[in-house]
Amino acid sequence: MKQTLRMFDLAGAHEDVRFSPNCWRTRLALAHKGLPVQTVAWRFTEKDAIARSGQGKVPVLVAGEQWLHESWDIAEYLEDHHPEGPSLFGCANGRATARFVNQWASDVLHPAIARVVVPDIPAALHAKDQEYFRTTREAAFGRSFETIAGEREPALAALRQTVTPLRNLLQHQPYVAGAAPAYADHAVFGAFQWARIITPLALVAPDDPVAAWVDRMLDAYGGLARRARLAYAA
Ligand SMILES: N[C@@H](CCC(=O)N[C@@H](CS)C(=O)NCC(=O)O)C(=O)O
Repeated sequence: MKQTLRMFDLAGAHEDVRFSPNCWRTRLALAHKGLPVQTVAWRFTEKDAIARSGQGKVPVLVAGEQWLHESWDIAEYLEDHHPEGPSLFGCANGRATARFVNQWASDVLHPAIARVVVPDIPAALHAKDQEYFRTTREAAFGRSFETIAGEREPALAALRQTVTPLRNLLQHQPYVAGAAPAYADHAVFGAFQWARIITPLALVAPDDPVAAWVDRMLDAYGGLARRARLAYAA
């Protein structure tokens, strides 16, 4: 019998507001593979619910007896255990290159976007997560949310500079992975979806090739990402 996959997915005050960039990577990878998943709304402070994964962050994917975490490791698991679905990486070289793209998104893009969107996150959060989120993030940034909010304009300009390689790439091809979306796109797009769900602020100009690619990704997989509930509309 085919096992039902379950995924713990970060949620806001409204349980349909799913705003984690790392969880979006996994949601899109599952859709790419054609694998149905039952998502479980999870809040930052519900560490007990995912304790069996041995750590405290999402995405966590439950496949039978296995509790998997780390979005990259989950992608590799899906690729290796579900070869019947379309490939996430294309080939061994593609897997290695997608890993670099994934790392760039995590190490460079996420912090750049965080400086723009973090001040809007508390408005989306469940009451029980408010204090935890502020304490942990202000400690990580070394600055108050109020200070970060005051630096938003230069942060936006810096972000637009940071996405230069993405912008230039998308002038030559419709997707990061080439002619069709694959995991390299999921890894990067998750961050744009995070921002889109949290804030109405445009991360890039409307005529930026990155904006056109975001639009294509919103339509991919039957419009899965476009259907997502926006925090500020909830
Ligand atoms: N490297 C991990 C990062 C996971 C991660 O940071 N998840 C965030 C949500 S986007 C989280 O669960 N944070 C919980 C916390 O900060 O307590 C991955 O790619 O899965």
